[in-house]
Amino acid sequence: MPTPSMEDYIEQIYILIDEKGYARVSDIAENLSVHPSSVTKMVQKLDKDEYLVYEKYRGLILTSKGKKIGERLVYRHDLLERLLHLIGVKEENIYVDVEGIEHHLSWDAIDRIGDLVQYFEEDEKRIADLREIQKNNE
Ligand SMILES: [Mn+2]
Repeated sequence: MPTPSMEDYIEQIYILIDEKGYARVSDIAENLSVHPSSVTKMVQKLDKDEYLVYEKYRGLILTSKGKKIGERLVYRHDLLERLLHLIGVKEENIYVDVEGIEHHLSWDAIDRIGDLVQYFEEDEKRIADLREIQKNNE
């Protein structure tokens, strides 16, 4: 299993490759607010653990294992953003809150949150009921 820090890197690399077709060390460093030398170090570790293949002049490619995990990490992040959004968390807090909790939930909890998000997204009345409770709790 990847550590929380490895998960952040795999997630960012997956997003960069998805959006731009490639992931450069400088872009990863910028997106994660870390020094490029930290990225190089982590990329070497991820290569050793077979999440990606790193070639100094050709850049990096996710292996099928890396892609599979990257996809799940991005899904998890998006799902948690949807959850916080629908329970009414202020937009300005959502990204940082998700970054803070995403590594600390089991996949069981993620799947159950998936059910909950589906429950609300399937019927606007349910969201309206929740808003009503929130109004009364203000
Ligand atoms: Mn994230």
